[in-house]
Amino acid sequence: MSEQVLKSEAGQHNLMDYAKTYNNFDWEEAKKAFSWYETGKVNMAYEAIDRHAETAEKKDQVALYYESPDRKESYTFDQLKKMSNQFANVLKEHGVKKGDRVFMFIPRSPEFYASFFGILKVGAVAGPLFEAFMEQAVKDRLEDSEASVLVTTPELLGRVPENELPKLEKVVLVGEKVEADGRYIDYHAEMKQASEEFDIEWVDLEDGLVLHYTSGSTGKPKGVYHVHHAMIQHYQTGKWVLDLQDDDVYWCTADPGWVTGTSYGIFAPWLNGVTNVVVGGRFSPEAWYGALDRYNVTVWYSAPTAFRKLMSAGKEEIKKHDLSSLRHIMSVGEPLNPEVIHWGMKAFDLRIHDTWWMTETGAQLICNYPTVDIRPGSMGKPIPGVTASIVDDQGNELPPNQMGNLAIKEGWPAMMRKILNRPEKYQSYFVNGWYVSGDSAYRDEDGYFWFQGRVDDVINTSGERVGPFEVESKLIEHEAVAEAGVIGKPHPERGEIVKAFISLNEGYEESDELLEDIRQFVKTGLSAHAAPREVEVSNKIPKTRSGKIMRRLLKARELGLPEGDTSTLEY
Ligand code: 6R9
Repeated sequence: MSEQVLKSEAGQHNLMDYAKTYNNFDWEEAKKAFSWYETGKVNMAYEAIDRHAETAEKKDQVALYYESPDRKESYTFDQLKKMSNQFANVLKEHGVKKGDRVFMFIPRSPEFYASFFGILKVGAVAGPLFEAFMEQAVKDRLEDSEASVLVTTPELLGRVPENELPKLEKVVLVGEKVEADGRYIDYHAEMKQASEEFDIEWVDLEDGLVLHYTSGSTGKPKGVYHVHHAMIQHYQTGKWVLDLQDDDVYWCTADPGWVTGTSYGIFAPWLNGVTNVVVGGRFSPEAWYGALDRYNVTVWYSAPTAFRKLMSAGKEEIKKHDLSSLRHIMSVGEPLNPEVIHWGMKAFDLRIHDTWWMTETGAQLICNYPTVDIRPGSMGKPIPGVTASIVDDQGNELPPNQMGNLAIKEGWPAMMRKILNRPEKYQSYFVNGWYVSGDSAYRDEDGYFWFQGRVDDVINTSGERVGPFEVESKLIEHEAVAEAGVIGKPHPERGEIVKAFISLNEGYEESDELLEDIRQFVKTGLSAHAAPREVEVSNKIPKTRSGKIMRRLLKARELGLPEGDTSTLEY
């Protein structure tokens, strides 16, 4: 791995000195930023929206810039407060109460955000779904959560198997032509009638906030349940890691169907009162650079898959835009290849900061945050208030540089509180006081963590353990390779061999010479045992909707095994 250290340029203020903070930071201190510290009454919607709408400075500040191919709108904190009050009134009118699950199967839109906060204001738990879900995926989630209300569009309603969902009482339809009757609620018509005043349902810190379903390798997706308490960490990492400052314009590219789209697309920015950009529609380099340019985005949070796409789109597109407002970039969801960081430095003159966390952890835990120098290829260090380590299967800590299970000491605010309906599954994450992530990593002598792969993806070839990420990162350094997914393929003598699936950059043709050249490139650049013995060109490397390469699926397909849960597969 790279020995290089990059100084970070963000984090001019807001950040307590890392060395001072790390050992004595207490989450109790962070609570004092909120008025509920004294009253005990809490609601995320109040802290994220209404609180700002009630101040002279923030009331008329743009909270949301929304752009999709056919709409361009902006909303102030005051407007979002009123719209979400209206939606809360609509829900209340239809009998929704504290603790009910209200799901959202609707594209990113202003209506989405008004509904989302309306749901929280009545004290219900919000369940955002990816709009691309097909019928089975929708059914599994609504069934498991026993959702009583669904917010969707007339177009998407066709993928909701209503007759198989006896608990689903009401469906709010957001659309132009809506046939409303007792069961179907016309969003626009009822919003028009609803009062802009609402008495927020104050809840307990430990009351439900949001439910995210996350796929395991087998079986049904798990309902990961988060509570209002998480806001402390969303707020605090918004300062430490996102480096948010009052006048920032922030853009998180993640869909709210993914935890990144709620924790860091909704909660962290708005708890910190910054202007938030939401871009709907499909990805294209032109649309994305255009959005950075048009809104003068200062802080940008995205994912390696998007950066890799921008990287292979080349320099021409980027030159057409003025990206000079940008001052801080972060990445999440997949390991951030050093090659991508180096591209970022050329393209934006900025370091891309990796951040590691999971749906289950609710918020960032291990990060390259601005006060920490970056070692490209490492995901950084634990944030203050978080203790991370590498443990063996019994939960014993391992020495530096040894690969093992990445684990976190229990007790950070944003931690999930349960897996819905599956207490034994929840318990299975904990070993000897550690939350065990299922990721494989090692820690170096200086406390930097280096991701290797999911534990199940680590390859054992001729007795050597190879992390797929290292091999993938080396592969994409080759000029012909755009993306790579690496798996272990069973082999009679070697246990497993390294097999790589790659997609090629434009202008390259598959040939035996090219593949051999790529193999040699990894062999000389990394090691002989890590060099893929088989390289297959595949222009569709399967990914989840959050941009993760599905190595498990590559492997199942390679070996002709059942594909397991593929509800989040993008292609
Ligand atoms: C937020 C999110 C969690 C899994 C996680 C790991 C992978 C996330 C990463 C990363 C390497 C990073 N992952 N961030 N791997 N470096 N910076 O992604 O949640 O969708 O639940 O996925 O994603 O394998 O365990 P989720």
